[in-house]
Amino acid sequence: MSIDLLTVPPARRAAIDAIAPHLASGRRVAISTHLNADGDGCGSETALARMLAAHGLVPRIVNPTPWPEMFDFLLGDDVNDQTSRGSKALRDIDLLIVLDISDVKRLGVLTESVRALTVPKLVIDHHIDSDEPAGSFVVSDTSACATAELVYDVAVVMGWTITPDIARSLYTGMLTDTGGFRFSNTSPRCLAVAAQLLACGVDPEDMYTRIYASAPAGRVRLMADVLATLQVDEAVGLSWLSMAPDALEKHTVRAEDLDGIVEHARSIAGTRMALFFRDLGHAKVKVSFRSTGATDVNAFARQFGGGGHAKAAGALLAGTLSEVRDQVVDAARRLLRSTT
Ligand SMILES: [Mn+2]
Repeated sequence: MSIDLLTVPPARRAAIDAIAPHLASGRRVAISTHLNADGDGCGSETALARMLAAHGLVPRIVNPTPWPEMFDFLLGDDVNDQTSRGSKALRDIDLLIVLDISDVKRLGVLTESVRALTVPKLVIDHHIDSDEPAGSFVVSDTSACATAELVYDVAVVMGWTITPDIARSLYTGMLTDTGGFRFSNTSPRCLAVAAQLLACGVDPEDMYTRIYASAPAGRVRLMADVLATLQVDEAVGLSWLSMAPDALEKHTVRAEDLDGIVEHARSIAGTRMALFFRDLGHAKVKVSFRSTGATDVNAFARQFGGGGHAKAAGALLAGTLSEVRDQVVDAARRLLRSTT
């Protein structure tokens, strides 16, 4: 039996063929991803920026929030990050490419400017479709483990070379979106592409060290505070963590240092849903939803105006920490009881 895992699935290939004419030499391209860019957003952006530059396009990164320091190692003199210019950086472009976003509102402060843009807008993404995508030319496939897998496919279909730097960026996206190749989105193809990236020059131990073993001490101290708030309802399989609004300042860490904190709640035996409540301070609470097994947290998060994936989603709710927590925990208990 032989299965060629690296073959680009036909529907993806067709979608990439459809955007290919937009990737013509000379175009000035803004590349953007969601608020609080993660490893997949940053990895997909830097990979695509380098590939476009190698083929005569003039890319710049324009994000709604500053580049996360922990992914500085993906940048370099050859990557132009114009995020600090805000929506001004979207003025003189020929093309916009939005990565890892299915809903235009995930562009935060850039949302209105992007809606108003008249240049072609492409989307490359692996989230569940939303009512308002950020563009009209869409390469979207929820079976991709990460947007980075789709950016890899763009390279394959376009016949573009994957340099060691590009491979490192793509690997970052795939590694982080699969929780270190552990989540259910770790498909055979995901690992086959990851293997290909190792063959292109990625050093897996170096990537592990940079991404998972370069924490500031404050991050671990913050984690200790957050873990102390743990609550578990064993009867329904619900675990949740909370964070006070001043916790980032107290430990001099950034929002990106919270990445993965909710996994500690999900790691408890018997947990079917894990929640992380982050009090933003101004009567807004950010909620992260994670699930194990069949529980669909995308559908659950949507009832609070959020969304994401079936096993990982988020929402922003108005209210105090205790109000939001009571509301969401009650609803989660009802859902979990009804699906036992
Ligand atoms: Mn992603």
